[in-house]
Amino acid sequence: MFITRAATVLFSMGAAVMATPSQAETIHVAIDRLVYRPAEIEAKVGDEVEWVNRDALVHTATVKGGADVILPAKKSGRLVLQEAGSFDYFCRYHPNMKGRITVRP
Ligand SMILES: [Cu+2]
Repeated sequence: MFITRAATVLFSMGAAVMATPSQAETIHVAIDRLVYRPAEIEAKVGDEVEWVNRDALVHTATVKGGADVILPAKKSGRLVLQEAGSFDYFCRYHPNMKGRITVRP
């Protein structure tokens, strides 16, 4: 009986460790001529967003009161999504640039 319980505990721990990293994804958003493409994305907590800036201008992906990712010209930047919710973001230098990330729990 003791052996059975120990085996069950070990099995559960293994499953918990394996579940999270294998499911996380990277979602790519391109910035092309002052537009986030696609402008709206869906993700889940633990996923990562990578913005690839194809413009020769500096941009940002900025959530009001939250994350601020600097995206230098012709470079990329990343953000791991740690919170569920719907987040509007914009570029600090070009406020007409707008995007939205919907993060599922
Ligand atoms: Cu910009």
